[in-house]
Amino acid sequence: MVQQTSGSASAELNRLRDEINRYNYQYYVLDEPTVPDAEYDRLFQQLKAIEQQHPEWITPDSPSQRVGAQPLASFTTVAHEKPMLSLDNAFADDDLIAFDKRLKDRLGFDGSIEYACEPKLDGIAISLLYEDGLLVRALTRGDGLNGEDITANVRTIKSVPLKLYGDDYPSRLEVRGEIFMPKAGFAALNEAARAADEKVFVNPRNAAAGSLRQLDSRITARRPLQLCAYSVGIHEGQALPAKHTDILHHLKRWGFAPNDQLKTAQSIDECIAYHQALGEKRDSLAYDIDGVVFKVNAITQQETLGFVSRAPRWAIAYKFPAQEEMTTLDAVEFQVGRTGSITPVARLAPVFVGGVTVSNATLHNRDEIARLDVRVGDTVIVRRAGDVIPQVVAVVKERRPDDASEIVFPSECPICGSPATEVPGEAAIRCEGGLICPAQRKEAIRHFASRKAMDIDGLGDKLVEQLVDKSLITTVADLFSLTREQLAGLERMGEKSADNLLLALETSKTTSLARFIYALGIREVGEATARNLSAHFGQLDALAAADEETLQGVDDVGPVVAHFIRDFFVEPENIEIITRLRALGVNWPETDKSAEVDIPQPLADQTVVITGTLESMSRDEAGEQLRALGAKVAGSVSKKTSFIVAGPGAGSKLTKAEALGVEVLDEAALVALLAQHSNE
Ligand code: D41
Repeated sequence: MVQQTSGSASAELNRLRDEINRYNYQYYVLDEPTVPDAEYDRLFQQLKAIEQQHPEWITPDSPSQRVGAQPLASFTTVAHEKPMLSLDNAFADDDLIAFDKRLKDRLGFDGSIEYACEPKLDGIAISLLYEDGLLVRALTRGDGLNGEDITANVRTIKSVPLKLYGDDYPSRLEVRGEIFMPKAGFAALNEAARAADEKVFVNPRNAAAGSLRQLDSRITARRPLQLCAYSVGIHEGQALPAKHTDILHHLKRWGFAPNDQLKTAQSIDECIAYHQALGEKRDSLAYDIDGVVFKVNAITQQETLGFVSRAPRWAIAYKFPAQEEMTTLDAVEFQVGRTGSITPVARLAPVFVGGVTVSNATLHNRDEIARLDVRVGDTVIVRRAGDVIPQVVAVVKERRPDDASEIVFPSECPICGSPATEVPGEAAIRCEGGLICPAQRKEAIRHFASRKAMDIDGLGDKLVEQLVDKSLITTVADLFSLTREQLAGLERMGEKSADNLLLALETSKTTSLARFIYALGIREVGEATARNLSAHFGQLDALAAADEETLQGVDDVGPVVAHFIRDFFVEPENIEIITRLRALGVNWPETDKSAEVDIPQPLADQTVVITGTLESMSRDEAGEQLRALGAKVAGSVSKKTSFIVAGPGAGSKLTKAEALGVEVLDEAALVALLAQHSNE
């Protein structure tokens, strides 16, 4: 009887493991989750319950073993049975053309060579050994000849199969690949570290390396690591396909997630085009890459070509411009923003990074400077990825000169000399000069004229600068009394541009209440809040008269924002500017909210994120239409997101939505949704 119970329990255990492994495969390899997370969790709990009753049945390939094991005292160094080779680099199209020519000469071949093209992931190269389908050892690449045994850590990575899938794998198989941390996981990890006042990682690669170096694999288990397999080392007991790309397809069958950008190219020109195209996609990929790897696809050709020193002749890495470079911090200056916040800006020795020459980077605030422990004169690492403003991500402490000096925050505004004070609870310091301060005035005017505010075409930064410096305007209201003569007399302005600007000013006068509220530049009142305020009050006077309690009844308005709004409207100077603007013809339609009947809001309570490119409308327009149906449109994906709309080019937001199991709509589905509700 006992026998029978335990017999069926062990059968149940095997069934559970197989089922969990199958779901893992569908999730990580096929990228097609088939069961909800809750179901997966339930199976996992059942598996753990049986294993708790029968610890003797726990095997290293059980999915339960991914949580990590007892800490090690140190890692053991192990020799690679077959050395792990390195890669030659190319930095320009010509290097690639020369590479292709060398290979053809060596092969005595005048046709076109077929290449496999793969992104070069910026992670840590490792080797995984499988015996009879079971993961028995994981080594770092190390120096290519010897690596460190990180098996316990690698076992915790969910996309690393503990047991190969299917049954047609070689009896001994060494899979080589790159362990990396996707950008979204890296951001979440650092966010959590910041919140807990712990050390943050400089970049995803460092985070991946640090996570793999843990002696306590239970820490590694909590890190969002992934594997991308890129080749096979040792293989015994069965022949492999004759092409590299087909080997990668076999690896997919055995449980390794393929890279989503893998392609073949029929000539070196196609390789160059692939490199170009991937470079353009680089920032929208879910993971960091530092180039492309091209490999001769035919294994027989690879064998003929062989290798020199420790790099194969048949492969090359074509690098992208680095997104991180070293330079020196020459000085720190302080910039004054629209609301008076004084921000430290790093003046750097110019350095070419992320495709442009960078000489300024933001240092954010006092806390960030303390976290980086950065001083003037330091050698720093600057990162510029995509269109994001350049950041100082780390200091190279070993290179700190003796005369490096601490960054001193000013006690006075560097522009107007008013006191600069610390705001309790904030890392920022603030100029108390208000609109007396030319810097704040300029920023306030720029903001007023910006596209999402009054949208005054042609009123650029340089022009605002001149207008304020020449005392032609002191407040935004003065913009509308500027004359043709005044404008035409400015630098780089002729009569034609003066007329154009006057026309733009005239056009901008007809606006909406939401835009006008946003344009006022009230602290913490962004576009979305301005829209909520407009929808709630319908009339500016009602908003201006509202007390803090009433204001807190508006969506997204808490005590802090309510206070800022109240502060703004009790200031007589602000009311005077508004009165003048209206007298000069600035107008918008107002609605009487007290008389309004409720319009149906079918998407009320839904939070939506829009990402990627849409064809039939802009993202702004899509947002407008979704909001009209009551939805909230947010900028980042979280568990609370109801669904996302993803067009081509969607990057980390899409990845995050998928990771969180948030519903994803394409443009067609969005159009259908909007159409459905417009008929209601
Ligand atoms: O994505 C990578 N980082 C990557 C690295 C890749 N996709 N392919 C690679 N292929 C090789 C050879 C051609 C030697 C099998 C590699 C590396 N090697 C590599 N990674 C670190 C050193 C060499």
